[in-house]
Amino acid sequence: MASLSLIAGIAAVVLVLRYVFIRLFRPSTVKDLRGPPSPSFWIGNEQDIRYQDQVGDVEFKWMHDYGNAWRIAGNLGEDVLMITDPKAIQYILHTSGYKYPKPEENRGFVRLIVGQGIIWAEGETHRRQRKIMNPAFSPAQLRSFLPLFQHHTQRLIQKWREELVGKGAVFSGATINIAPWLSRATLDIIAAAGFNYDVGALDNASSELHQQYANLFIDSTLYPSMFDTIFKSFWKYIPSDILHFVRFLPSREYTRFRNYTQFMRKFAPEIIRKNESAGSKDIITVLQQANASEDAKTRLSDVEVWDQVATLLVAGHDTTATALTFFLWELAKDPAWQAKIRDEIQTARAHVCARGDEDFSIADLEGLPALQAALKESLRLHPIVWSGQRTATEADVIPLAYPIVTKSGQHISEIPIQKGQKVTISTCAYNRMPEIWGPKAHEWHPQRFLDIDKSKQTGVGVYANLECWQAQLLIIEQQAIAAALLENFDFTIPDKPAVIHRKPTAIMMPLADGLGLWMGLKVKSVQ
Ligand code: HEM
Ligand SMILES: *[C@@H]1O[C@H](CO)[C@@H](O)[C@H](O)[C@H]1NC(C)=O
Ligand SMILES: *[C@@H]1O[C@H](CO)[C@@H](O)[C@H](O)[C@H]1NC(C)=O
Ligand SMILES: *[C@@H]1O[C@H](CO)[C@@H](O)[C@H](O)[C@H]1NC(C)=O
Ligand SMILES: CC(=O)N[C@H]1CO[C@H](CO)[C@@H](O)[C@@H]1O
Repeated sequence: MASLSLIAGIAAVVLVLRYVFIRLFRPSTVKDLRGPPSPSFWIGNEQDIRYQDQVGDVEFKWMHDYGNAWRIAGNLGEDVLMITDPKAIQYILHTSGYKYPKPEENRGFVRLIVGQGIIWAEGETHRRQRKIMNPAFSPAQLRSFLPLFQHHTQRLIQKWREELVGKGAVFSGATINIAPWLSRATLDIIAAAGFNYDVGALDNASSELHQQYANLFIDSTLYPSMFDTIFKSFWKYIPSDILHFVRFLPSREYTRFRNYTQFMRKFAPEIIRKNESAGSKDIITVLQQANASEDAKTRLSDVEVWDQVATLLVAGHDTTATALTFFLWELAKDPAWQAKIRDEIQTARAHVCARGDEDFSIADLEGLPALQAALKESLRLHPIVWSGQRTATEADVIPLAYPIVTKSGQHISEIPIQKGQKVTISTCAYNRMPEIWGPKAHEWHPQRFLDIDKSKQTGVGVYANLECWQAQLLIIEQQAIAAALLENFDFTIPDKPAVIHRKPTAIMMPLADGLGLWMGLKVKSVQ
């Protein structure tokens, strides 16, 4: 408890100093940008964002009202720059190197969940971690993952068949909540592909590892208490190792995270020990070699090794599952596209059989344009990672592709900012920009990705603004899973569907009132 009073003490002093400092010496340059009024001094428009019913409710409106860059109020009267402008996003994420790290409070939060792995790392540490792990995700490695994706999808198909047989509804169809099933499948997949480890989540919903993840984000990040939100605004002033004591706080959020990290600190060494002898370039081998390295540039500490396991399992699991969940939802609402994709898959299957191969190769999957267009369109409409925060480490000028009008009526095409300026990238709103996606930006229209003129596309948006380090892996994984599921099952909206909400958890998740994580679709076997 001593640490708590210390935190509270530091926080109080810092609040006063900061307030005085900012008001007197450092008026914000983004002050002149237009933006929504602030409903609260304490948490500003964070309140609108965190407590919105569905992802995008407020962002879409702000983008409509103010253009592609605007000002919102952060905590304690701080001005935050919010952007959807592609040139600005490109600049911040790519051109500027490590000039825009994640804010300290976000990193403190990431550390609570997955420790000091690659999502948490910045600067040199990040560069080193990436360089060490890249060989484990080479094109050859990715090719070797494909049979695993396919094997586990076949197990999922088997499970759904059993459900339908049990209900006597193989060809008439029955409602299945596909979201948790996909989560179990992708957990088995990432653990098998990454760590040669058999979680057995598909076979056993109570498997220990799966239970650790079930509702992890919903329990911990959906609609945090007001206290917690305000509390977080002090995090950036607290040295990270002291801050890390917050994990001992008794609230819902911290208890859940502590449980998970405690579990992972036991589980990760076990996963690694089990496979000490594996010889190739798989992740375990790469991590172990780095742990043994004498050279600081290529070395990973024990903690870094364990935390990569926690990081990869979290980053590579519910993201893919949720993306596929929304994808199948859109296809259930669009039987024509679903049929078009199924035709394409069946034609490709005929070629595979004629060749005498057992299953699709990566080239086969890449030759399915309707499937790819629909996967892209679904991620555009439903970006699982829907927003991202960065902080400027120095004064800078952020360029804009689309000029905006300021409060004082100026048209500007770049925004000067000061050191410490916080920037929120609204991925969900970027994905709905009429300037990029046209007048039907809010509608499901997969054809757009077949018609798109690639030469006119800006740097971001190549794959619906997918900034994932493992974009190649997730694309192949999604294609493999989606192709097998659509080849075997037909998906429709049930007669009395529950209303699905795209909830603003850490990653966007589908929930229905009273049902929790929910995507009930009517599933039937393809005849
Ligand atoms: C549809 C599924 C996925 C989506 C939408 C997605 C999205 C993203 C995004 C937007 C980021 C950047 C976050 C940021 O820097 O603020 C990211 C990073 C990352 N992704 Fe994914 N991802 C998906 C699947 C995967 C999979 C299957 C893996 C497999 C291991 C993975 C591993 C990672 C890792 C480790 C990072 C952190 C990289 C770094 O900070 O250097 N993701 N992802
Ligand atoms: C499922 O996993 C739980 C937790 O590990 C275990 O207690 C149970 O026996 C398992 N059930 C089966 C059928 O293997
Ligand atoms: C934490 O984990 C233990 C066992 O591992 C479990 O009994 C308990 O319910 C968990 N608590 C929370 C809040 O998840
Ligand atoms: C890293 O190396 C040290 C010393 O060689 C060893 O004791 C430790 O178990 C290794 N850690 C991991 C996670 O492999
Ligand atoms: C316990 C375990 O998962 N062991 C695996 C380690 O890696 C080798 C080769 O990659 C597998 O054959 C083992 O099953």
